[in-house]
Amino acid sequence: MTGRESWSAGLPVLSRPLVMGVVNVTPDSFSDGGLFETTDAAIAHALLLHEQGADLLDIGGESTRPGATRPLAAEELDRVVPVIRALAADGVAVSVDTMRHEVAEAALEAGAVLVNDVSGGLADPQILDVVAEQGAAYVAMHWRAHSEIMDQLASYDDVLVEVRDELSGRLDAATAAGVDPARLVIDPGLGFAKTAEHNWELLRRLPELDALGTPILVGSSRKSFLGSLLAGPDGSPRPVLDREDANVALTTIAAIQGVWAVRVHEIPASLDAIKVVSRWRGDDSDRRSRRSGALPPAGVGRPFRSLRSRR
Ligand code: PMM
Repeated sequence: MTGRESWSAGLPVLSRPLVMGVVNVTPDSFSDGGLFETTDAAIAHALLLHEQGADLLDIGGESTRPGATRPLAAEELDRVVPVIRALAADGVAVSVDTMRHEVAEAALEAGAVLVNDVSGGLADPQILDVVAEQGAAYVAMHWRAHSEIMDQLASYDDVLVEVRDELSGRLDAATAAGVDPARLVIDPGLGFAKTAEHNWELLRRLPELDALGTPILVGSSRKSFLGSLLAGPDGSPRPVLDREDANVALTTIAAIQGVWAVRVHEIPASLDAIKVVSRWRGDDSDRRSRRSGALPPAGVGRPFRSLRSRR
C-alpha cells in the first residue's frame, strides 16, 4: 500500500502493479452509481478500500457511462472535494477522476496527488496547465468524445496503432504544457469509443503500448464487454456486480503484461491475483520485504520477453 508521502518524488514504482480503487460519488455511474452518493458514504467506502490494501483511491463525480449527461462543474466540485479533503488529511493517496480544470485544481488543493483525466486533456485543455502548475501526476486516457456520442466513434483500422498514436499526441500536449514527463501515465481507455472487440484486442496487445515508454494503467473493472462475454443463455448480459471473478482474470492478464496499475472496484481479489503473478514470475520481493520489514525494491514490472518478442 502506498501513502500520500510516497507520491512526492514522482510516480511510486513497486515491484508489482499498483491497485487503484474506484469510488464514484455519483447518482448514475454504471456499476456503483448511487451507492456512495453522500460524502460520508463515499469516505467510508474509500477507507474500506484503503484498509483492504488499495494503493490509491480514485474519486469521481461525473459518470462516463455511454449516454450519461454531464453534471455542472459546481455539482462535480461539491461531490468530490469534501471526500478528497477528508481522505488526504488521513494520509491516504487520492486521485481525482475529472475532465475539468477547475475540479482538478480544487482537488489538488484539497490534497489529491494525481489527476485521472479520461479525456487526456481533450475535453478541457486547461487541465494540463493546472497539472503542470501543481506538479501533479497525470493519467492521459484514450478518448474521442463525450459519452453521448462516443459509441459512434468506435471505428479503427488498427485499434492498437491508432490508440497509441492518439495517446502519443496527448503526451506531447501534456509535456508542452509543462507536465513533468516522469509523472505521466497512459491508459488505453477500455470501453471509451471502443467495441468489445477493440477492448479485447487492446488487452491482447498491451505490450505494444510500451513503445511510448510511459507507465500504463488499465481500467477493465465490471465493464460491459465482460457482461456480454458472460451473457446468460437468453443473451442477457451478466449483471454488473457478478463480473468480479472475470475481472480478476483481467487483472492477472494486465499484471503479466507488466502494467503500472489497475483500476478496480474490489481490492482483495485483484491484490491476490497480483501476488500470484509476482510469485509466479519468481519475484519474491514481497515475501523478502515482509520478512525484513523493508519496502519492496523499486523497479517496474516489465512485460515478459516472450510476450514482447512475439510482435
Ligand atoms: N473508466 C471509467 C472511469 N474512469 N479512468 C481511467 N483512467 N480508466 C478507465 O478505464 C476509466 C476511468 C468508467 O468506469 P466506472 O464508471 O466504473 O468508474
